[in-house]
Amino acid sequence: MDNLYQIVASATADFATASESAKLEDAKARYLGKEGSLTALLKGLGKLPADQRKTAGAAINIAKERIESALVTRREALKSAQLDAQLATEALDVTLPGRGMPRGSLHPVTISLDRIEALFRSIGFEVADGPEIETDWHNFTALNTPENHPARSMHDTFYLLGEDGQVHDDVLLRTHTSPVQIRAMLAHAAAHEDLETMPELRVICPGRVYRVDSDATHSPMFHQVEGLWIGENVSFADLKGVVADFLRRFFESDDLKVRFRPSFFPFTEPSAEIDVAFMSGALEGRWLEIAGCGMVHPNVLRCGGFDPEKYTGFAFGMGPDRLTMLRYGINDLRLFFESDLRFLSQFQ
Ligand code: 2U9
Repeated sequence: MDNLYQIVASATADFATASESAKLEDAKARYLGKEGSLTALLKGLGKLPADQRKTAGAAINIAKERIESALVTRREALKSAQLDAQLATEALDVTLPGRGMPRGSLHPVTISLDRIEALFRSIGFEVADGPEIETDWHNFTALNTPENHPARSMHDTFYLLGEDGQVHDDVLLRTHTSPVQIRAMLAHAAAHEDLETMPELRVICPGRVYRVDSDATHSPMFHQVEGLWIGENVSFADLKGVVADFLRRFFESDDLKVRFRPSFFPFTEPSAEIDVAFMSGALEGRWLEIAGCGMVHPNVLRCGGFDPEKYTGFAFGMGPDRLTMLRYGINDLRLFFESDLRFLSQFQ
């Protein structure tokens, strides 16, 4: 039995000097493994005379329990030492400031579009939208644009390719939001079959439009807001009042000068360009072209389902990108579409 004490003492000492878990498991194998010294004693029990077997077996089991308990203690000590070492090398500095979640902001053009919509809603306009992929009829024909008009050429308009890879000259990216107004007119006329009692139509159409054009002041995709007011006695005087009042409210400037210059658009007759002049600031006193407008052409009224003998209307179109540039003093249109947060986060 002396041998047992030696085995326990030697195992405990080996475990204590094992500096890592692989060495500890090697040491365990030397005592408790298949070929281990304690295992050998257990195997030898059968050869002992029956009267000694019981006491010897009990003593070996006690020795085995001691070795196992020393093993478990050492395993835990190594595990905790390893954790301490890991904590020391991978230390977290809990006093560092957090990364935070910076507050987002609306795109400056979105801010303008929201303001434009709110101002027109306040005088009874509805806001409509429609498809960006349009038919040639809604985008050009219904707007009194002749077959040979340069706007209809491949140089100016993005046409879509069919599945055969050929250009579809009937389907295009809308070049203005006017087709939305055509759709609004047709829907309004269809909803009020009795033309005698049809209410006025007042609608603005904000949205993305596309043209083959790209430089510091032109982007292939830009925004437009067009407006339309059709009724029984709508006049050019109404047009001037609505547009001038809108511009003064948009730029928050009561002394903003507004002038109408004769012009030409296929869809309006007569037509005018609208210029503004600020009475203060960097652009003080300079006339700036800001929008176009006119009385809706009788052919366009007819295409939208309205009788030009009974109804008149005015329309206008403006570029919210340009309005935003003027309001904030931005000189390059491309800044709006580059997604640079240093620029965008300035508009809170
Ligand atoms: C219908 C009838 C008439 C919309 C109009 C303009 C004049 C115009 C430009 C201003 C700057 C486009 O954004 S811009 O590049 N627009 O000059 N737009 S009248 O006339 C319509 C529209 C729809 C049914």
